[in-house]
Amino acid sequence: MLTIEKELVAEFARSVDQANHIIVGTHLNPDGDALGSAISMGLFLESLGKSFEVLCHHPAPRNLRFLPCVDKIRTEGTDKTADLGIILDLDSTERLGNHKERFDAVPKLIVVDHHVPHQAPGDVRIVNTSAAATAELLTKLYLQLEAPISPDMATCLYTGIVTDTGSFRFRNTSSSALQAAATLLERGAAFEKVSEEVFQSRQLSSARLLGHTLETMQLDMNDRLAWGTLSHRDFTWANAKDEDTEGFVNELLSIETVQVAALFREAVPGKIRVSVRSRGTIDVAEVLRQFGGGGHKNAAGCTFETSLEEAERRLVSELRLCLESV
Ligand SMILES: [Mn+2]
Repeated sequence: MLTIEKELVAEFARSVDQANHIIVGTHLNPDGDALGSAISMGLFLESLGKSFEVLCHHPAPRNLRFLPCVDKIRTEGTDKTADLGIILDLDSTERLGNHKERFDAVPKLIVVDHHVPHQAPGDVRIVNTSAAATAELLTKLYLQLEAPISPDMATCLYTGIVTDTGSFRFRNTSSSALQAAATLLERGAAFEKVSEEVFQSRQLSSARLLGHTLETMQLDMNDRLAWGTLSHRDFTWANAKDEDTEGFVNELLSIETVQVAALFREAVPGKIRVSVRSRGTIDVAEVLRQFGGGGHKNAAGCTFETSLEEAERRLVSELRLCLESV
């Protein structure tokens, strides 16, 4: 399993020990790693008897509401003064949404993350881009701190690892991630429940929208590039929300010839959210950075405030260029 520098672990412990009120935050549109990591940190701080809040701009999406202690996640903060902030699974305070200002105001900020450094905020940075998930880093952090990992914490952390690795299928799956997952099973992670809730509980509206996405997808570059567009009308037709499109882009990438896949969604009129996935060494995070987005080499996203057609036109031409060079 990966190791966190002793100095950083000690600094983390010291910071938590000295803090009177701690705010824990994660990114907007939270995924399994964001929520699993944030809840685990809440449970860790609770076990120490600390005063804390766990904050997220958006509430947990439907398929993650099964997480133990998910009610610890608050979309509204208190007005208590915090003297320590801990942000998990993000490397830019922008992505804290409504809570940005509160985190910008803390005298000390700790970052635990596995994304490629972007804005690089924070006074104590436990950042490792070779970690498969922030939850993997936290598992190691709790072990190095010799903190007890309860079955609920284990379930949350396991969810983070299993979602960020796509059930141990994506490239970021490593022996360290598998070892962390094994340790979490030993600590009582409810892995069957996680599999069922996360991967086997698609809503009917989502299934219909997936069918529509696959039927209307476009292909180019000898079928190496695939993309789908979902207009606001499509969402209304299927009675679906943006969170119902979770995993669609991976379905496009699962086609044998496809090397880069993108999904454009207009769940909210005038706001186009895009997810892009790639295989192997093709770096799509680099491409999306031009549009103010980011993420990982093989999994990235961005948002356009244009028409769906304009977003499609601008990004698809860059993705063509990206594929031309490989
Ligand atoms: Mn993550």
